[in-house]
Amino acid sequence: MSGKIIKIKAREVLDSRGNPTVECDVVTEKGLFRAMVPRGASAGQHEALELRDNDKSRYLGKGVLKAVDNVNKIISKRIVGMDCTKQEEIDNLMIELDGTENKDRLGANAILSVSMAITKAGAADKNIPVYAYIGKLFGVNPSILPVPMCNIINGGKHAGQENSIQEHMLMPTGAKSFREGIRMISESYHHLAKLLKKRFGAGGTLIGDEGGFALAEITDVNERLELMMEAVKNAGYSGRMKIALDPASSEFFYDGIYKIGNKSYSGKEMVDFYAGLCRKYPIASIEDGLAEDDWDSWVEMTKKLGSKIQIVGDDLFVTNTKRIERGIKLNAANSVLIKLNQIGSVTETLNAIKIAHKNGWSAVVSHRSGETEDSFIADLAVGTNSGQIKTGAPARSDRNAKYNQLIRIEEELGSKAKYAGKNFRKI
Ligand code: 2PG
Ligand code: MG
Repeated sequence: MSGKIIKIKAREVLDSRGNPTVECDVVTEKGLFRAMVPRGASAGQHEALELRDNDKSRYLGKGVLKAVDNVNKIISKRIVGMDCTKQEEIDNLMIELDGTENKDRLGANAILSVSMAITKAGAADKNIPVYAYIGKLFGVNPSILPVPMCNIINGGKHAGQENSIQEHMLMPTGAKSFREGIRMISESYHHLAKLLKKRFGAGGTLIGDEGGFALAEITDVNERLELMMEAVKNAGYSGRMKIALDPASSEFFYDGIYKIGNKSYSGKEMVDFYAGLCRKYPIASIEDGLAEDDWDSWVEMTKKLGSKIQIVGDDLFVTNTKRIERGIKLNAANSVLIKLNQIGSVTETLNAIKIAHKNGWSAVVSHRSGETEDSFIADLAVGTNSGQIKTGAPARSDRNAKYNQLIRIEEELGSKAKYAGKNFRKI
């Protein structure tokens, strides 16, 4: 058996914010396969547990030595010797070994590090690229290059701000290829830098966790979007670029009231606020416009805006099939954000995308604000023909690792590659 797992070894390394995270090596006859787990800042209440040491004497309590130990001492004992192409079997075994609903015992970070490394080992065993292997696991023929959602203005927790919209993104839906799309983004990003420098001087181009500009001076979302539209125009791409927002509104939801800057809104008023923005700007998608348990307002928003724009649940669904199924039943959204570490294994992540697609919903594969050089999600987006990926501004290598991998995949697919473009929501 060429796919036999010879060794599994995890260690504590650093993520893009300088916090510890879990990295795992899986060794087979084909070599060493490595995966790294990302980490959120505006994490949802219902996410699977990310195991931290809480030992204040190391990394301010954020160490992950317990999770590392769980891989090296518990998980590896059961998995070494197994066939790395048995992804589902291995994932299920780890879930069983954990035995809790939320991966409280071993930690989603421990389990996911192994799960992703196993996928890479499986692809190598079959002598195919990771996206092609994911395509086999998922049951599609991968050919669709995703439209990137690029967060060029960072707000909220990612920019040290309170009560502000978190992500202001550009989507190059009018490009003909992924490569062209990412060039449109990069050029618009640099035109935005010029505008900001002119207006605010050197400090105007400081950036946040996801590589977008962190505009402390401008709190009004209208003003932020005006600047983005001007940058797009200066780059020569008016009419070919859409806007996506992720307010991450659970972060500014207090006892039933949403607060942006010094204004307060009810759930219904938030929906009206978004409807107003949609009338003014070419908005194609709004994620987490409402808080993670404010289901009624989600239903209201889908009723009002669902036929016009994509309504994406992130903290609402946490890549969890049970919550997604509830959302589908209630008609609470029409799209799911997909984050591997919200649920903690590759198999469960693929199942979440499957449920979305089966019900005519789109799935947006996403990074976390704390990222690593691992570009796994680029392969995941293509391998599932999801048509959309959200992975930050075209700045900082933790973000560009994903965009660069997509450029390579597009090249490799050659004439088979299809850029999702305007059809980004059609599966
Ligand atoms: C989000 C993410 C990624 P975080 O809210 O969608 O952009 O942020 O990883 O901090 O949860
Ligand atoms: Mg989000």
